[in-house]
Amino acid sequence: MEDYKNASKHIVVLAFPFGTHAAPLLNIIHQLSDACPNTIFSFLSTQQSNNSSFPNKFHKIKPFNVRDGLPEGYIYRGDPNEPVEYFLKATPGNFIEAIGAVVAETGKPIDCLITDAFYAFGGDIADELNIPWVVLWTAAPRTLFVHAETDFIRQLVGINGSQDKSLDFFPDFSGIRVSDLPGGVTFGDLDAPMAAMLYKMGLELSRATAIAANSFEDVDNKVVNMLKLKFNMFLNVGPFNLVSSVSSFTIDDSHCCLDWLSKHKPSSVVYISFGSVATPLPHELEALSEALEESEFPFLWSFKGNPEKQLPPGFLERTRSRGKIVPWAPQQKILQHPSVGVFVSHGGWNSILDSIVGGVPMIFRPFYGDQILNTRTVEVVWGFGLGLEGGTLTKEGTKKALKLILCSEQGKKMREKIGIQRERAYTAVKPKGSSVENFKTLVKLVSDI
Ligand SMILES: *[C@@H]1O[C@H](CO)[C@@H](O)[C@H](O)[C@H]1NC(C)=O
Ligand SMILES: *[C@@H]1O[C@H](CO)[C@@H](O)[C@H](O)[C@H]1NC(C)=O
Ligand SMILES: CC(=O)N[C@H]1CO[C@H](CO)[C@@H](O)[C@@H]1O
Repeated sequence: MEDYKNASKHIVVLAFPFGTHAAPLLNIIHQLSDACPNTIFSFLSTQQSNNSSFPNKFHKIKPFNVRDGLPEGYIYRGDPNEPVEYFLKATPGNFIEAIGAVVAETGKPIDCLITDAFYAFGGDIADELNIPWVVLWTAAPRTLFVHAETDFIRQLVGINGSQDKSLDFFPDFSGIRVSDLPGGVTFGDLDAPMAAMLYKMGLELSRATAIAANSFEDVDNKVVNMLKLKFNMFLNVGPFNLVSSVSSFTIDDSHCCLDWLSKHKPSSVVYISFGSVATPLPHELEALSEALEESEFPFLWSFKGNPEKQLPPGFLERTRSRGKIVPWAPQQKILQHPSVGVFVSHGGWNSILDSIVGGVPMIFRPFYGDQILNTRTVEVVWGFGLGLEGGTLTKEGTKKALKLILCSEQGKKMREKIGIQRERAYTAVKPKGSSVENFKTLVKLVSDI
């Protein structure tokens, strides 16, 4: 507790312990910790998330556990929503308890609350303590916008209205349809725990002192400008894959992906990863395998599960000379490797940022949440990727998309377009770049309290 005694300020951080949420939050806390010398951070998350996000000991960032809300003896049965729903039921009580424990244990009152944007209750806790509430939004600006405008969208398109209707009543949304929205905005179960949380978030975020986002000003300019008008302070401080202190972690390339990539021609390899949560259905895995086999492109597949059991018999042997399947891959580094020509992805925001920074066009198989909106935005607004017909992996659809990106003039155009975004991302993080200046604003806000 010496560290707490010596610190002049104490900031409490509330993480969302699922998907890729805690890591970017920890990332920005790192950057803040480097920039605010006399400040100590208490990082509150579940034990499981804390275990995986704290590979090292950080001097001025201390992990604390919150209850995960799982019933005694709970056994995971394969539905990723289940632990999330138990956890949400335990909020905000688990966090309020943990904050009390942190203050009691450290003897240090709290000067500022930083939370994942999902936690609308952060506003109430901050008000009660009379301290600023700063949030981190980890997904795309456009997703935040549709959650912040949910009531307005519902008024104009109705609940369960036509799926084909365009959202052209917003600038730069003419290619976006109702069916591209996350479930729970205008259709699906509006009262599901995640949907209810996001709806509440959209209503409450205008109370936040500042919203920091893992994006850059020019990635989606018109939407970013609307968010700036809507919120007190909307600060793009990313992309974190360029600004983070990641270089201080050693890159885990235990499966030698980078060496393997170096043996291939520029822009020739198909890289495949569907993120940490979802897996395509068995018939889709089969279709993708067949497409890879028949189209004969070299591929690197980051595969969650058991490839021997889940992929077609003989596939591994037949493709061994030009395919590599690994349980884990250093994605950022892979996408920055010149050999990678296309990224087959679920369309999560972190993956899109990795692809932008690498300048690699994308093919999408989105699953849920913001992934469909991201897919559609990349495909029709930004033009550097392709959705699949029917939204799922078929052999012919995948072959066609791979060929288009790797072998056609249109694919070359996509590479040029994502190259422009790539330049913008690098410009944003240069000295005096927009993300660097926005970060200074955030540091000043946190230091001046
Ligand atoms: C976290 O790590 C501790 C100590 O290494 C271990 O006892 C515990 O089971 C882990 N918890 C989870 C949920 O992974
Ligand atoms: C919308 O459709 C869902 C089923 O997808 C149904 O549960 C819900 O009651 C409907 N809501 C309205 C307002 O029609
Ligand atoms: C409070 C707590 O359990 N913290 C743990 C978080 O994870 C790291 C790494 O496993 C442990 O060392 C901490 O004890």
